[in-house]
Amino acid sequence: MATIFTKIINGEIPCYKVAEDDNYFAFLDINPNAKGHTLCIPKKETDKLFDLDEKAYTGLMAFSRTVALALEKAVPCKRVGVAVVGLEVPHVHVHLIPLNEMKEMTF
Ligand code: D5M
Repeated sequence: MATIFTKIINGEIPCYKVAEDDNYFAFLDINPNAKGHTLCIPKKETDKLFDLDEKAYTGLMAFSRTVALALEKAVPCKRVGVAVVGLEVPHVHVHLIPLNEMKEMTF
């Protein structure tokens, strides 16, 4: 069965899209830790970060960096925090969280 994130990519579930290319997709987290909390995901459904092959892994990191640099400009913050958690949705996602205080980054 498709993950909720695959359904978002396919347009079956609405989201606020932040960025997209051929292989990756970024959208706002529905339950944000901070304003601008964004999730970056591979379009190819994969459960865990280290299940990705080398190319998909480096591609996801490069895409996440591009989105994070744009977020730093768009959302006032001390820095963009980065986390890979995956307890809720079994489709690898990089959390990008514009932070001013560490306590904002809780899961
Ligand atoms: O947490 C999964 C993250 O995914 C959590 O921060 C909420 C977010 N989420 C879940 N469903 C949606 C939808 N439909 N849109 C946007 N964001 C969503 P983790 O513990 O990392 O697996």
